Amino acid sequence: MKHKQIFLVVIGVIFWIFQSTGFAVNRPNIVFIFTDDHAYQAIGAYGSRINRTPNLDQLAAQGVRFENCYVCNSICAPSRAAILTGKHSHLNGVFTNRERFDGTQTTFPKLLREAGYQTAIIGKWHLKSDPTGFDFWEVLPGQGVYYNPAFLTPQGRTNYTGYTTDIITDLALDWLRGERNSDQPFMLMVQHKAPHRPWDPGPKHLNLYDGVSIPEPQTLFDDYKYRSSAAQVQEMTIAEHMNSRDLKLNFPGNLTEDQRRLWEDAYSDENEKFKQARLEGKELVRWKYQRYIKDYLRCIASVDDNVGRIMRFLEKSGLAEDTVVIYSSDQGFYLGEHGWFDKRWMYEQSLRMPFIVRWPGSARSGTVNRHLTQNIDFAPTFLDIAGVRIPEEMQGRSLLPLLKGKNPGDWRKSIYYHYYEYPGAHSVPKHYGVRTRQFKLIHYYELGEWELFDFLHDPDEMRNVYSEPEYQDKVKELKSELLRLQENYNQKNPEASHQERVQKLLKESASNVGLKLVYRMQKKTGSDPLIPEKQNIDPSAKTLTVGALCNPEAADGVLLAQGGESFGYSLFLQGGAPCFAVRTGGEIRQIAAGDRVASSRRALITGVVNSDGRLRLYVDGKMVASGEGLFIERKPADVLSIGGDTGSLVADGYGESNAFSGSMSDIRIYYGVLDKAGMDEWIREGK
Ligand SMILES: [Ca+2]
Repeated sequence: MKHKQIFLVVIGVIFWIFQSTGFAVNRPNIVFIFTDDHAYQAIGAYGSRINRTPNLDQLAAQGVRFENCYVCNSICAPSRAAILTGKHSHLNGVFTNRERFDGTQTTFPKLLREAGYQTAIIGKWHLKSDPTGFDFWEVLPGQGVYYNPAFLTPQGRTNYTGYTTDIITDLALDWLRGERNSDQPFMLMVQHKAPHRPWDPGPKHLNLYDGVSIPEPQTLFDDYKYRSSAAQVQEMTIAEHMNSRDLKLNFPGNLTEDQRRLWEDAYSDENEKFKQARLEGKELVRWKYQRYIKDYLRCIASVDDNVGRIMRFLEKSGLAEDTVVIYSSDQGFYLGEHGWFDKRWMYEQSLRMPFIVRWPGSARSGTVNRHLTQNIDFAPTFLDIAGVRIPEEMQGRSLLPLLKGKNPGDWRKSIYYHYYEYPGAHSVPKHYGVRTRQFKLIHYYELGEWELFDFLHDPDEMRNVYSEPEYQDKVKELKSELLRLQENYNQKNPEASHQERVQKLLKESASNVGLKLVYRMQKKTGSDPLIPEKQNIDPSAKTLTVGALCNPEAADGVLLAQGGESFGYSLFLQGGAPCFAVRTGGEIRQIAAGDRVASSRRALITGVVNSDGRLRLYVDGKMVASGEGLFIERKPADVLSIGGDTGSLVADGYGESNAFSGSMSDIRIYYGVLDKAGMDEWIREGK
């Protein structure tokens, strides 16, 4: 008994000596400052042409700035889950913003806490389940708001008045001053909502950039001409997809009277001028870009100020020398590049993440690291910094050797990417891909399309060279690298979700027999609309593919239509552009291709009504438009007509005289979704 007591005392004394002497030096504190949607293009140290970030620049000057750090799935919650677990989405279970994070998983905060760190998270969490692995947490519910936010804690909800970026920093500093146990090393995550949509600036920065014109990106008016159809069907353009709240034509609904007065002072004059100016075309896009980018940068000015506040506190309190400070954001963002805002794509601006590490005495200050790194590396790095063993299951690799200026010979030569949130906001198709230092190969597997970019000749990713003969060896090499990565990261059937969904669609559709050709006409003769004698086509509650090979001689005309102003579908040309419309209960959805079809050549024009609630339009098997659709709920009264819409009209785009002029052949209607291979065969058979 006595021996045991002495033993415990000795252990206690050794522990005390450790803690009060060399312990803190070996186990530094970690402050991880993390923002939402902060693009590298808007950080001075990363070469910003559009703003200044003195505090972040100073952090970079005193630390290591990672130049090639990439997200594994460019959207908020999935990136956060990958960072916590060190694993790709298919293993951590957060594929999109819709899943709930399983907090029983192994995460770096849990392991640090078990190893004796005091752990805290303050700010945006966005993973639906309660945070686990933290001694202290106070997080925004869901996406959170910019003004007068509520916060969740284990004890319940608290409301604050003020600007959220400032409040998160206040709470972090309060924790550092009060809650923190000075006997333990700590790991504090300071996670901002800023600069996420809708980009509401703080009171201090509402007038920053007034009277200034921010430079436009070179690709603001990208026409996606030399890209896959994916880039053409997204819904994230500054031109068309920003709402009045984004553009501050409407203000936040929860401002105090004082805050509201500041907003009116800042925006009302300009809004009045805008209403009177009636801008159109490129001028309107330019106005929207200025409006968007200034608010985005105003949010960042506040982030930068608050990074400065934390750094000054660490200096003053004597913690700075023993504290690793990390700055990053959940992914990149489009600041008008390709005409866009938002993220999701494997293209550079949303793929790249800012990642800066300041660690006095250990990381080589003022250096830039160009190794290929990824957000799955963060967890192993944090553990390694703390001297905690990295579990086998983590897929990332510790960046510690890179921080120390080493150049490991076996460092990765490529990174893996996979985006899943489709159908979803902004309509970016699912894709996976591989990036090396010079090349990027992307597979839009639901579209059956590939893209290859060569950064040496095309840093802005404007030209897909996948089909060019001189790149065929490279395509082969990168495809096998992609397979290797999928195997290596244990993603056994990368298109499983897609296959499952297609099967589900086919099962759900009333036909229940997969693809079925229900109507075919080899050739249409004469110039008048034709009503086939024998037909028994019921498009109700089905997935449907309709189309025809045609060579139009006029810009307007209906290829085929069934139904009228209550129920039905219609495939037609308007101003030379293929269009597709469906109706149910009088409600209409209509999509149109951006480009005209040439009258000098034959084209296969097909429309697909899909049970995922979307409409799609294809020319020669290539998707040219997609949009929200609807199911045709009942069999229309009007029968199928070829080369015109007779009787009651399905679409708004034409009147009574809507006959198609030109030649038409191989007109088909399928129950089910015809894939690209099927459309290719259709074209071949029609020749
Ligand atoms: Ca984000």
